[in-house]
Amino acid sequence: MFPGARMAFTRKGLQESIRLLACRKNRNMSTAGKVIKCKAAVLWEIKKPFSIEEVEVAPPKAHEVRIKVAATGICRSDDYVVSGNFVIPLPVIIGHEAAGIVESIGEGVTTVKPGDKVIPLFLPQCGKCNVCKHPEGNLCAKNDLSIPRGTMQDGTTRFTCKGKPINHFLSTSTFTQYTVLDEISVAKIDPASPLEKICLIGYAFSTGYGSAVQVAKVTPGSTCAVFGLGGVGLAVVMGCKAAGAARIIGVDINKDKYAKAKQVGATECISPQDFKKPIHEVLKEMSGGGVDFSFEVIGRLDTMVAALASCQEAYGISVIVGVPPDSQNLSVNPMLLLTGRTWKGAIFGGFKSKDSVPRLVSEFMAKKFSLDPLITHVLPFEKINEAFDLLRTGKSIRTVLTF
Ligand code: PAD
Ligand code: ZN
Repeated sequence: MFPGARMAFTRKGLQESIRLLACRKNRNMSTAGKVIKCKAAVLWEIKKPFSIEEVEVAPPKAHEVRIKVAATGICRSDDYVVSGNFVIPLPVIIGHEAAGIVESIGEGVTTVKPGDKVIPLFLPQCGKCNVCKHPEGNLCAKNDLSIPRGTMQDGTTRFTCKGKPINHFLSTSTFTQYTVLDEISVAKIDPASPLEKICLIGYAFSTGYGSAVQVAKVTPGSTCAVFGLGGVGLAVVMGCKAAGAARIIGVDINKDKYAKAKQVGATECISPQDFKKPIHEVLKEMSGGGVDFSFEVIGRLDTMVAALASCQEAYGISVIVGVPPDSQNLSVNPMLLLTGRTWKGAIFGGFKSKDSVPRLVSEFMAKKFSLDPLITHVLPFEKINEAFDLLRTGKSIRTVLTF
């Protein structure tokens, strides 16, 4: 090719790029400030499948952000809503573990702009409440978890379907092509990050990983026991490994879980059903008096007590990660604590969301951890009911729906 032709080719390419950029800008301009009609999975009633509907998504008001969702994970907490164990206002668009791209912003928004890659935050970080100002707490007072309202912070919804207002879920609502978030419920992330993977940082991964590195503060050379090797338990194992634990003992009644647990860092795996003695005594013997750190990642009262009893009596730390059954109380012998154990629990791995999510994405990009072992299925959004069947039958660890 002679030089003139190359120049013409380059100029043409440049002109085409400018045209495409202008188109993209116009597209944004054409939807900004307007209602967007798109597909969403609406839950009209509990114990019923989702129905894919055309919904109207209103533009963001002041301090709000409208995003195009690119990928969303399916979580057991979503299924708790469908089964009626987690009671929230209906009809609703649920889903809370996602990643997307900002489509438009409301007045006064300063931390994100159109085109930014973002992760919705099911736990907001307002930066102003007592919890946000405390160096340790992360359950921001503006959360929609303790008493679910099903709305934006201003008490209204941005979704309509067939003329009816549709509720929001955990300040996120990600089973939809577009959603609206309060600015305190969205974090800007690395523009190079793969959205279909890092969506897990919005919930399951951070919950497990943070329980080890942030809540328990696992120390190098320590011995850890992780009760429950589902998706969240595997992320706890990853956190223990990243913190430098020397031994990580996985505890699960399902031996099919062991291979993956070992792949992400468990040094041995045991089943309580293989022993005549209670599992805490087995763990005490294995560790010469009790493990340094234990984690309950199942959500059962008996295993919460077993995990506590299996950590060292004078300095062991036990963390509750599993969500306990609704309105049930535990009975424990206070001697378990009087001798010096610490018993803790945390939502979202103790991480302050808006501060920590971008940092965790950067750590993922720097290959500090991998999310691949947690993602067993990727399906198109329309197959959402199939994805929930995979979760209910225990065939998936994490299914990611893509749009
Ligand atoms: P999962 O159902 O995939 O994994 C649970 C694991 O526990 C499975 O591998 C079971 O085989 C195993 N198991 C069940 N019963 C026993 C038993 N008696 N002894 C030993 N092992 C057993 O769940 P998951 O990993 O998605 O979630 C685990 C819990 O974490 C669950 O309660 C979920 O609601 C909770 C959770 N908490 C937060 C938070 O912020 N604290 C966030 C996300 C999930
Ligand atoms: Zn706050």
